[in-house]
Amino acid sequence: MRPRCACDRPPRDYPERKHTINPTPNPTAPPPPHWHILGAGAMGCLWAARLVQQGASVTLLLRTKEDLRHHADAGGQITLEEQDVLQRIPVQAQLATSVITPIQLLLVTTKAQHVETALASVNHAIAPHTHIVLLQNGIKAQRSASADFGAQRVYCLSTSQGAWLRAPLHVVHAGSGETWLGQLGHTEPLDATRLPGLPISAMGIRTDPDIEGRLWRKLAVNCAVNALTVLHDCRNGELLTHAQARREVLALCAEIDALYAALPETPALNDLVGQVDAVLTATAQNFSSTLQDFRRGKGSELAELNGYLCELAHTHKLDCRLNQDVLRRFDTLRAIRDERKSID
Ligand code: KPL
Repeated sequence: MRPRCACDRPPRDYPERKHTINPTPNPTAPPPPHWHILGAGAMGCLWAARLVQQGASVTLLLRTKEDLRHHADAGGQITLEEQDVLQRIPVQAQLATSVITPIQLLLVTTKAQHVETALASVNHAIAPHTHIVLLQNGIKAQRSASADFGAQRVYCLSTSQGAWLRAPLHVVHAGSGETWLGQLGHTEPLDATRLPGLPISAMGIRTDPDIEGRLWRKLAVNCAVNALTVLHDCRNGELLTHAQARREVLALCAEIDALYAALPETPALNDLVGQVDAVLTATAQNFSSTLQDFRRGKGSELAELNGYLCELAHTHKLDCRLNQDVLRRFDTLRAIRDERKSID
């Protein structure tokens, strides 16, 4: 039997904690930092909640009128669920295309494949002083935004915080983790005061002068794990214990390792199998983000993961047949899923 996705769980009764806002704001105090967030998925909602808790004001930039309706139906609040306690956190929202004031602080939490379109939808409100913070898997979108907007004002986050959406604007914080912040091509210490209101301690944020290396290494792990969890329809931990899946993990790791050793832009990987196993052990009960997206009928990030690695491999005429093979098998499964959906 297919394991139940955590997102299928029925609602329960929870204790509630109200998020209180200072009732008597000091009129002489500087206004709180104002963050705009593109992408109201699990990560967008979690970060919006944390930013408000940190004293910032937040506007969610939504894509469709239906998204706006969800925001109105939710009373203009995000529900943050942590250890069975619910908190309701007020946030503003508007259509991304209707922002008129120049954005000061922009956090992009869309899936990697949507970053370019999302940024294009607010391009008219991005000013020379706008700081753009990206939180995605992979490194392709971050490289391309850094090239387009200038690496000095683009920041990249890499996080192992776990979150999923129970319903629109209702996020479950599933596990604390660490979060790293840095800029591509900038190895000098980062001045985090340029990003006021960032929830440094609540999100375990630390700066990494080599965020590029970190994103490449995480990409290698995601290339070895995410597609296979869909092909085997399994929790992360089952890639350690299921014999056929295990053989595929090891073979894929060997190919990724060889690619990283040969490609000019990638760092050497020190024991990829060890890193993959550590992630699979730590997240054994979780469903990968790619499997969650697949089960919800959403688009996949694989073109930004194994697909990007294959793009680089082709440019340098390197063998990437196992990565191509998982992409091909994934496409077949997706076509079957979509056909079933159209029959239902
Ligand atoms: O980052 C992940 C993801 O799900 O995208 C892994 C490493 C697979 C952990 O679930």
